[in-house]
Amino acid sequence: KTLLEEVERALAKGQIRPWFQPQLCTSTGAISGVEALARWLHPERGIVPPVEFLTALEEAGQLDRLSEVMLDHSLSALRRWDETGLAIPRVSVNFSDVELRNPRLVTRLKWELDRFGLPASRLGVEVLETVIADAPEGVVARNITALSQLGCQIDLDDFGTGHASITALRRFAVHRLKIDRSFVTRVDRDEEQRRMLAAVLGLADRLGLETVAEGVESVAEHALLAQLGCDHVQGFGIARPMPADQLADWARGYA
Ligand code: G
Ligand code: G
Ligand code: NA
Ligand code: MN
Repeated sequence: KTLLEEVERALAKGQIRPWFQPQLCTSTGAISGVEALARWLHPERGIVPPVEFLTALEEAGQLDRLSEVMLDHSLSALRRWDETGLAIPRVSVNFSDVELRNPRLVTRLKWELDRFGLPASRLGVEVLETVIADAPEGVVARNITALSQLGCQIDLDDFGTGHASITALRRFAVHRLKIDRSFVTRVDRDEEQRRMLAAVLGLADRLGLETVAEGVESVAEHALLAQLGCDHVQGFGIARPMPADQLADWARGYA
């Protein structure tokens, strides 16, 4: 069997599903949302990360099947958390450039939200910085604008690595910059790193964009990010990605 056949079968069997990693607001300490990250729960190989199956799906033009599963499970998890009284404000799902070029994307997301009775404000859409850098006009821009108008929060992923222009940031109705892990690592111990991070945070502030730091691994990094005015933090130092039930337990313990 090819990898693609295996992945397709895993999707059909429900072996691929989102795990969730929390994000915290640095000023209140509250959970500001969770990011959904695809995991293949392989019966023999254990947990398979997305790098090992995203490319196969993309090359076969099957990425929309993954995002359907991711959206479905993410929104249903959010509903369940709501029903058990947990305050998880939002779930953010990653969308690739292929999916962002789909002219039916907005209709599909709207339909999914309606199906779960959730307002668009509860859904975050993570878009790679490279996507808006490479596609300034056309269907990608229209999709992102429409999603933003619908009420979804647009997060620009891996910011600082993709050369998006300032004008692109404005034109694309982005709400938050997710500052790439490479700017965050060892920021408490490296003066040069701290200056770079402060510059990025300053840019976001001037543009009126919120910031999320990725890859926060220590209490010292967390504290420094808060001090520098970064709005949200996400990383192994707070919690690793985990299944929906475990996220609920974690959030209950955290509150
Ligand atoms: O979870 P992990 O660090 O292994 O994720 C690796 C990469 O895979 C990240 O860049 C993440 O954005 C991407 N990824 C995770 N889940 C999905 C998904 O459902 N769809 C897409 N397009 N990318 C995803
Ligand atoms: O590209 P994107 O930002 O979507 O990728 C998120 C990936 O980063 C996930 O696969 C997640 O497992 C990983 N990740 C999350 N927090 C940390 C962290 O603190 N350190 C490292 N090394 N990876 C992290
Ligand atoms: Na992401
Ligand atoms: Mn990222």
